[in-house]
Amino acid sequence: MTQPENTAPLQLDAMIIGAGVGGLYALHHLRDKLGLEVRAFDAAGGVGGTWWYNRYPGARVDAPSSPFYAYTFSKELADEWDWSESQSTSKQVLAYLEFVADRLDLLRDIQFNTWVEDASYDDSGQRWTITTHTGERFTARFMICAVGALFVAHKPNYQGIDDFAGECYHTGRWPHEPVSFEGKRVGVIGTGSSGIQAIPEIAKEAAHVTVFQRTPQYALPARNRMMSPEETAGYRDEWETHRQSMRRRGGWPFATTKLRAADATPAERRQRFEEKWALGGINLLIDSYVGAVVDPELNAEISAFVREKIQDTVNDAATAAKLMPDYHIGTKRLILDNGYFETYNRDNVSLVDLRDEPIESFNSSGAVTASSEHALDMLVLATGYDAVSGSMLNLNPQGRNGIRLQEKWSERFDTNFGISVAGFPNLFMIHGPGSPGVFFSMPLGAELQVQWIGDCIAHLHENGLGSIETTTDAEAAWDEQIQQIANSTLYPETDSWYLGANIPGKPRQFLGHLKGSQYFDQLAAVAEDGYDGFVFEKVS
Ligand code: NA7
Repeated sequence: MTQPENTAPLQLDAMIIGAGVGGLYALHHLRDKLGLEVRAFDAAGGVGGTWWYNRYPGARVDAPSSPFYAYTFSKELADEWDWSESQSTSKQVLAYLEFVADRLDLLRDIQFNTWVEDASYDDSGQRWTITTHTGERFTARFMICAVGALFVAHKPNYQGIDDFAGECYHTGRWPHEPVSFEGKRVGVIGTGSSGIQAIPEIAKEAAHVTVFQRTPQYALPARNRMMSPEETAGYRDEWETHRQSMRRRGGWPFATTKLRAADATPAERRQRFEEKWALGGINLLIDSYVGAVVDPELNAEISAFVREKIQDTVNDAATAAKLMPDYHIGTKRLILDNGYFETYNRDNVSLVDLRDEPIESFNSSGAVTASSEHALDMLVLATGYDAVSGSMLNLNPQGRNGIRLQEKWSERFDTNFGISVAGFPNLFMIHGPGSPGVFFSMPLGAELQVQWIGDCIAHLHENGLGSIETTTDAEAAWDEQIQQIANSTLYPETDSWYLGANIPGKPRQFLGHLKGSQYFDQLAAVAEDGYDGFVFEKVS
């Protein structure tokens, strides 16, 4: 449907870009709690955001405790939904989000298959106007960008990669039709969460899998299992307690240890590591001893423990040697695996260490490395995302004085709270740079940000205000806080997407807030204290 240029854009109170976990809740909260006229837009054909796209084999939530990768704002929703496994599949998460959308009657206000091509702010009217790919225009005082922290797929630019004549899929853009690996020689580039989840599943079917690995990774056993009815009932009974606990702990529902490594003997520590390893999930890292990503000695000990486990699992010594990670465990996004290292004991799986044997080019029939040619029928790119900032830069809204976000963020991704950007009034981000969302504060982090945005909009209405935006001083202070927290840990010592290091040319800046509970407290306090660090204008 193309709207003629001279037709007035449809007027709304708020527009939401994205119908994933954050966008769906924003629609519900602003429409049903605040009574605003709201519409959400999404390029996908259905709800789910990243879960709509991530359908590759083996895709699962990369955190344990499925009951907590769920909204916490409604006891009814929690009571009506049963998670079947402890580590949910992407299919289950998608079904859950479809259930939520249906239950809250959200679909009637979501425009799917709609790419927002442009968004610009009109200073005099204090409104945002968006234009969709069909030329339709909408205008609203508020624009909520729930565009996803992991949306813009990163494709490596190897010479000739587009000449490859076989099938080629990015894990973050997996086809909705079934993909068959049967009888095929499959090359997988990338061994982050997506690659490590997909490789064992692909290997079960393919004739041969060649894994092209740039950085060997730690992965902890997910120990996925079916949830028993008693377990589910127990979580329901304790729902409010867990909910409060997540709020206090930055998203993580369980108390973690207060034990200090220095108070234990090496043998006691070893024993504890074994127990946490047997338990699976992220327990080894977060619940062995205090400070595993802060204390280099403790980190080195846990890293060595996991390397030993990899060594014990992989039969071929040369392959095991290539799989040995050499960075501080936990400083790249921690991965939970379901039989990843065991997969290298199969006859149909081989590993190419790109540090020793870099890919020189691709041709129509496969990859050419420094020492051999790898004939392939299919290429799977598990090469990650332009994370956190990429999807906002993709939208590239135009703020005050015609300044685009790409210009504003050309050197640093400045924000306040990961929610607001100076020069972009009435624009709010969910999980923008500087948020805790990607550090196990999801979906709770999105909920609290949405609630804050809702309160802020109510504040504007009650006080006859037409716009709010943060200041550059507040952005600088926020960035300082983020970097200070990160610099007190081992994270900055490792190249990762947390630092933008996975994207050639991307400014190096720590992109998330590592202390979720502190973040949630600050978020509440800034609203209570009259929005220090934000400026308002009267309705024009
Ligand atoms: P990640 O975690 O960014 O992993 C991408 C992988 O692809 C990683 O092993 C990269 O190696 C590798 N990579 C990236 N570019 C290249 C090139 N050019 N050549 C070879 N290898 C490359 O993305 P995922 O999709 O696995 O996971 C993203 C998040 O989704 C994850 O953290 C969870 O939160 C869920 P590198 O380590 O950079 O050397």
